[in-house]
This record gives sequence, C-alpha cells and structure tokens, in this order.
Amino acid sequence: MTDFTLADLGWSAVFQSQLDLEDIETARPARVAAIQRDRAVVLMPEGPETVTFPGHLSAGDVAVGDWVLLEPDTARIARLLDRATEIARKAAGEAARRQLIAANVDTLGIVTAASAEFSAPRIERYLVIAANAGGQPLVILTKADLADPSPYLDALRDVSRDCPVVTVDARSPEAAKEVAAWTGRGRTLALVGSSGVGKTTLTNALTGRAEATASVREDDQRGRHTTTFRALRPILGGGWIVDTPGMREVGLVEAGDGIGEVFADIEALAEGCRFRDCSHTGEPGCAVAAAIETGTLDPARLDRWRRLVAEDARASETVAEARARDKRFGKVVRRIVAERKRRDGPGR
Ligand SMILES: Nc1nc2c(ncn2[C@@H]2O[C@H](COP(=O)(O)OP(=O)(O)O)[C@@H](O)[C@H]2O)c(=O)[nH]1
Ligand SMILES: [Mg+2]
Repeated sequence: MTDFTLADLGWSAVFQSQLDLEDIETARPARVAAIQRDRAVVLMPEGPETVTFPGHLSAGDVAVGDWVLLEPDTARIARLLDRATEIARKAAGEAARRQLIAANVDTLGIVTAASAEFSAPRIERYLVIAANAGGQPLVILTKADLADPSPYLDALRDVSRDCPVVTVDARSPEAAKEVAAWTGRGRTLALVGSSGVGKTTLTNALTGRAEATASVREDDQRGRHTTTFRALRPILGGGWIVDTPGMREVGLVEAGDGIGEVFADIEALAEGCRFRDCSHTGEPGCAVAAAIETGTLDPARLDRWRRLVAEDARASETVAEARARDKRFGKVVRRIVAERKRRDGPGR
C-alpha cells in the first residue's frame, strides 16, 4: 500500500485548514486505516506505519478513517483532527455511550438483501445514523439476482424519496460499476448492515481481495469471532472502503438531528400544532393527528418516529444520570451481599 498522495487518501481543505503554521512545517498527516488495542495502523504518502496513541487519546477516541497528525520524529499520534463526518451508534449495553464506527466517510452504504432480511424500519434507523453522521446515504440492495427487486424498491421509496438505491449481485464484477458514482479518488464508502447481506462480498469485489465471507459467525459487539476487523481498504478504481462486522443492534444515541432530517415531514407538521409541546396523542389542534385523519401521513410512520424519538431520549440521558443509576444499583448489590453474608456467616 504505497504511492498514495494525501489527496488519494482523502485529504481535503477541511483538514488542511486545521493546521497552523508550525504544523505545516513539522506535522505529518496520516489517515487511520485500522485500530488495535493500543496501536493504530495509519496510511501516509510514505506508506503504512504502526503508531501509538498519546496520553490524552485512547483507542476508543479514534475511528477508522480519522485524520491524525504524527509527531515529527516518533511513531506517535500528536493530534486528532476534527472530523468531516462521524458515524456512531449507541454502544451495546445500558450506559449512554457512543461507539464510533468510522470517520470522514463520504457515503454510508446501507447494505440490505432482497430477502427476508429486508426491514424498512432498520433502514430508516441507518438513514438516521447517516443523517447524524453528515455523510450521504446510499442503499445497496444485494442478492438482486435471487429475487425480483421491485417490491423492495417500492418499500424503499416509502421510507425515503430521495435516498439513492442501487441493486447488485455483490459476487459479480459488475457490482463495482453500480457503486462507481460513489467511489473514486479520495472518496470513502463505509458499509453497514446485518450479517450475511453481502458487505464483505461487495468489499472483496471492490478491492480485489479475498476476506472470508460470513459462514463464520460475526458479532463484533460481544467480542466474538469477527471475519474481518474494521479497516480502511483501497478500492481498485480509487477511493476507500470500510467493511464493518455485522451489527445485531443499531442503537441510536444523541440522534435527534438525524431523526429530524429523516422524519422532516412529521417535524414540519408538528410546527402546525396548537401547542408547542404537543405529544400528538389527542391534544386539540394537533396537526399530526389531522394529517393522519386526511391520509397524508401513514400512522405506521408516525409510530416508527415515536419509537426512535423515545429510544434516542433514553439512550441520550446524560452520563450523569447513567452514573446516578449505576450508584443506586451499586447500593442494591452491596445490600444483597451484606444480607447474604449475614445469612451464610463469615468466611464465604
Ligand atoms: N446470490 C447472491 N449471494 C450473495 C450476494 N451477496 C452476498 N452473497 C452471499 O451471501 C453470503 C454472505 O455474504 P457476506 O459478504 O459474508 O455478508 P456480510 O456478513 O454482510 O459480510 C455469502 O455466502 C455470499 O456469497 C448477492 O448479491 N447474491
Ligand atoms: Mg462480513
């Protein structure tokens, strides 16, 4: 992996403008291609390099696709540059924690199969993640060779009128042509979607590599086997692709803006409600209820919006609240342990 210019790697004015005069003289910009526990593999015009994190940064703060500045003389990151886009989800588990998926991604490829796997609400959820990230979504409907894609395309149009959709047989060399408009020099495409939909197959088609496809169980969240670790890989025709391990759970956190964008129709209607804090559950003068009445709003869509808003509110509760809850839980645990000790006697 050599012979990439900074522009090939995706460097742009967004990052250049973050450098001060001293940086321009000494700093070495590098793009994060993979992250290990305490190290990252970065790509530079000079080639790949394994680097360490400075004290103020840990592996969890850095995402594949990030731009960093390296210290002038050591293989250590000096600074993380602000991201152009940031794909994140709620980390698995109860705490309100964001987990970074990838950074500086131009297109979020939402991969779904023309099969029973297809789920409009799940795609809506990924659209919210894309809107929140700042990147452009692209729905990639795989296994279009196994079924008539038209009912799936109809369902996709109901979810979003403006999101582009391509249909592919991910195993075919033609697949690269279908996504060509979203790839090319310096551009980054990240793939998300359930296990088994063809993300790795498509990645292999685009990169000419042969990563293991999913007969192996993928479950990145619980640290079980993963076929591939998340990595930035070069596309044969230019640009970069990030394949992500299948995600069972795509939780939202701090996704209010993204929800607002994906459900702009509902949020616009809500502006017309008589009460500013209308909950659209039967208040007088509710514009949302009126739209359902006249058939301009699908009640199922309102229901899905409601669920996402509630989930996001729950997940985005402040870290302080989560900590308070943990504290209460700690008290309960200590009480149970103390009671057990009393019951069972010392020495256990
Ligand atoms: N017929 C057909 N099979 C596909 C297609 N895409 C993927 N597959 C198969 O589906 C299985 C899972 O693919 P994989 O790329 O590992 O899915 P991932 O979990 O999303 O990475 C593999 O056996 C692939 O050969 C497609 O477009 N058409
Ligand atoms: Mg895979």
